[in-house]
Amino acid sequence: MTVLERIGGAGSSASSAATGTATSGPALSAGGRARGRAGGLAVLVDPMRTTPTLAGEIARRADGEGVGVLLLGTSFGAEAGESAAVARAMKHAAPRLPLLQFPATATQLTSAVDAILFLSLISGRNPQYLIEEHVRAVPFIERNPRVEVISTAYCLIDGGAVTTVESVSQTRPLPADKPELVAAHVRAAALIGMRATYLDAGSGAARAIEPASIRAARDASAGPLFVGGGIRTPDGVRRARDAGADFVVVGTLFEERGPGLVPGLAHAARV
Ligand code: 1GP
Repeated sequence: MTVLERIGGAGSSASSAATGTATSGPALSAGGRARGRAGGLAVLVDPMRTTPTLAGEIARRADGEGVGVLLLGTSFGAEAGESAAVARAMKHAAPRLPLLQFPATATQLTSAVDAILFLSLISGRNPQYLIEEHVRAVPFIERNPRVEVISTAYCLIDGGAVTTVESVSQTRPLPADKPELVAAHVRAAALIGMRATYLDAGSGAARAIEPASIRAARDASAGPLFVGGGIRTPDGVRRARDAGADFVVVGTLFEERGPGLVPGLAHAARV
């Protein structure tokens, strides 16, 4: 079973992704969380801010608490070496849990993960993040056929603060109160053939993404939907899940407070 099949999300699984039904119409009726569909908490570890030892502890805790996936990523600084050391520690601690790299550049890619989110920054118009980094990633992908590649529409949404990814990518996020714009971007990406969607208010955002924008993205694409940025409480996790997120991504909170908060958030993401 591929990682994409494992993280399938609403209406995606292999079927819609492989047959192209994701490009022919919304797979879900308006909003809401379908019972029994894949998903849960996604624990994000930043290799620049987390030692391999702490990353291993977080991964072990996440595995024991039924977290959906582990993500490895940073928007600035890490190269393949740092990413690999942290990824190996996480994989060693939680071998069965899918570990996905959430890279900022091709130079960060490591073969110590199960899959990479092959991100296109669709909210922006900077060609570096729409095609250039993808071209640069090809030699790595050719050398490492075991690492699955999941094409992902990455959509930044204003979270009330200028985030590192906004500065580094030199792009503007979409407005927080324009779900119709989110829908058009996500739908266009699905029509192009992207398999997953990631809505991000950015690490440490002052405001998490509004449910209306999450619902808009949910209705516009059938594949797995990741939502993150500024989510710090079980209520925040539930809100995102209820609006249609498959995976609710939390990173900063665990960096600041350690893995002790994983169980409460993982539980909120399941119910
Ligand atoms: C950032 O969506 C992730 O890209 C997670 O955000 O660090 O604010 O939890 P936080």
